[in-house]
Amino acid sequence: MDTIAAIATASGKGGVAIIRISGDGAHQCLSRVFRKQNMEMRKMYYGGVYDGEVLLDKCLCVKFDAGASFTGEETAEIQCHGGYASARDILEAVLKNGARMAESGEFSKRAFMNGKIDLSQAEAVGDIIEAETKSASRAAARLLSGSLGEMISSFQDVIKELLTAIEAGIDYPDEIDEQETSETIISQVQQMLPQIDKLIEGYSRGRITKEGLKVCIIGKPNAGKSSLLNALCGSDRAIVTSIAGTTRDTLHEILDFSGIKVHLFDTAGIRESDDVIERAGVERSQLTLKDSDVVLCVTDSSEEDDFSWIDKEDVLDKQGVFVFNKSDLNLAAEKPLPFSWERINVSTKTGEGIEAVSEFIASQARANDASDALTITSQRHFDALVKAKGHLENCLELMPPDILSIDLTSAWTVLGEITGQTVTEDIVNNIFEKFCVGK
Ligand SMILES: Nc1nc2c(ncn2[C@@H]2O[C@H](COP(=O)(O)OP(=O)(O)OP(=O)(O)O)[C@@H](O)[C@H]2O)c(=O)[nH]1
Ligand SMILES: [Mg+2]
Repeated sequence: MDTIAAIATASGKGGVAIIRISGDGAHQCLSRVFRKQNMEMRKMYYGGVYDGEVLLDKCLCVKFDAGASFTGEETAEIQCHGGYASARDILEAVLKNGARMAESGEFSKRAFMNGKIDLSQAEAVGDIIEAETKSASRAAARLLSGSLGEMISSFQDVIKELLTAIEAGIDYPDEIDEQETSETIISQVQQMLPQIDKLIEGYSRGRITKEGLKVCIIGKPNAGKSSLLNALCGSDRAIVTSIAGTTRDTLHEILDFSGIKVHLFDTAGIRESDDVIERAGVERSQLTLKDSDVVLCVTDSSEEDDFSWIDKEDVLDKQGVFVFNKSDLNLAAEKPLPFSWERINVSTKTGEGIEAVSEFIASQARANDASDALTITSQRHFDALVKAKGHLENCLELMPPDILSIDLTSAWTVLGEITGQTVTEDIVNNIFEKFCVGK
């Protein structure tokens, strides 16, 4: 493989910056800019890095041989002083001495191509870099350890054994009983399916851990939705006025609740309107509601509200709470609640109940924290598992083994998409393109 190089650390001022070099000429390339003789592998050496005779920086340098590097190739790293110009200067010297600029994610892609990590681990590298909360980072670290790949490979091994048994039956029809083979297939598939189901079911939590819990504040105009957003954020994020229909666009704030990322959305109050802008706002409210995981349904305690503005269908699969706001005012007649969510009395004016709403969101965040168990967090893995499940379920009927082999082969192939064993080049490129340069 040709030799690639990039700055692996974030740009800007910092303690150190790292320039990474990988490929067949990595060591030679390093030796041209860093002239230490007889460097041992995996040992740091201190000295000057030069462009010709010009000293660029005093650095720490290390070499890895192909067997012991991240990419699985000959690798070298230069740690220079963190500062954009110095790192850039050194990179340019490296590029003049036999390396070319790496593409996005090319180091990780090479690690995958060289079998150092499977595709699910490579994706976890991306996830851990993107992680903004403790839980997201821990869930990614678990995937980085390779445990998902191991589990998927164990399913594939079982399927491969079944396929081998089917082939043996075709080669030796007199010695191997077809019915027995089919029964073995059914019993093995029955053992695998609950484990696959568990991974599939965990995805909604995994997705929330990685991407964040979507919490939508919804209600009639003037109920106090924006005031609630402001109280939860602890800042005057949204405009609050006594005019019904103040909020038109959906507002989005990101908060951290119990180590989980929470997307908090304030929406336009839902009502019939002749105003084109307000109608567009209400449409957005409804879309935001449909796409959310948790709903804060705000109502003005001092006003009548029969909740006819909310469509039950939109919230059936969600968790939520009724926020009876303006508890500092005189209460209107008791309102019958349309579904069995809890009710919290709140006054954004006095602060009553805000803590309870926060605690409700935090409890929902904790319930979706998937960082303590092996959980899939990627739509790509979810889709592959759902397909594999479908193929395996087709094998539960007692049929001749050669017919079962069609679905078993398909299940083996789609499972291989998770580890990258059977994935197309396009998908691989697509995954690594999203990485940053230097990773
Ligand atoms: N007394 C009292 N007034 C409140 C409370 N919360 C909000 N208000 C007032 O209610 C009015 C509407 O508040 P907003 O937060 O703008 O309500 P909204 O639901 O976002 O309204 P739209 O954006 O128009 O849909 C403002 O005049 C607020 O000051 C409360 O707890 N008590
Ligand atoms: Mg508002």
